[in-house]
Amino acid sequence: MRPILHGYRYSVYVRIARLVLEEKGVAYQRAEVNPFAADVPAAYLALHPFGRVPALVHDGFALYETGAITRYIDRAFPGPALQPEAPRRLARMDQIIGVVDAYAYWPLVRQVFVHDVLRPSTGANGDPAELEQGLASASKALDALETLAANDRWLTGPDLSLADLHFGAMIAYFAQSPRGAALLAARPRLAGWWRQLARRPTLATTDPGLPS
Ligand SMILES: N[C@@H](CCC(=O)N[C@@H](CS)C(=O)NCC(=O)O)C(=O)O
Repeated sequence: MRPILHGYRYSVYVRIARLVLEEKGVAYQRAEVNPFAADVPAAYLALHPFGRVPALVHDGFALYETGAITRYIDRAFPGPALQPEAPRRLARMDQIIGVVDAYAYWPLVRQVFVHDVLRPSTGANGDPAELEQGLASASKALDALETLAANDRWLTGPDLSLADLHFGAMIAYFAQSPRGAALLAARPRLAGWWRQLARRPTLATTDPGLPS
């Protein structure tokens, strides 16, 4: 049976899972659920007690937390391996994903993208204080990731890994902010990495656009 990915089309974390499914060539179904809605269905909360997205169901096996979902997809399905075998490369991949979740997601997406791009695109005002705070925290996170990135084609070496897709889904939103793009351009390793990643067909396939 095809796995079913439950999630909200504009969610960064849903896009990470979609990127992994697409890069592996896995056929899957999607079930739309908006975690920001006042009435998240009880059936969804039974899948994800914290009411976040995504959740994956595969042949009766239900899983939430994006890092667990992407590692499961990589191990359970054929297709190119997205986790390096070498222990140190794998540790670096896990470290980058951890840093991205803990220190990059909030400033890059929830502060810079939301207040510089998303809100203005809907005619609402972004909060300048949130934007400034997000840019400052984003700089620190980008500095750390510039240091951790391998001096190679992808973040953990010569082969694409889960770290590229995890961080890439966030940069795809962040780089739409002109000030975010400028911070990225000032970090040569990350800037070159993003230029390559942005060209992959899976980035276009999974692009949710902006809410209309
Ligand atoms: N730790 C979760 C985080 C997922 C997450 O925060 N998803 C966001 C959408 S990008 C969400 O569901 N937000 C709803 C909310 O904050 O109430 C994971 O890795 O899956």
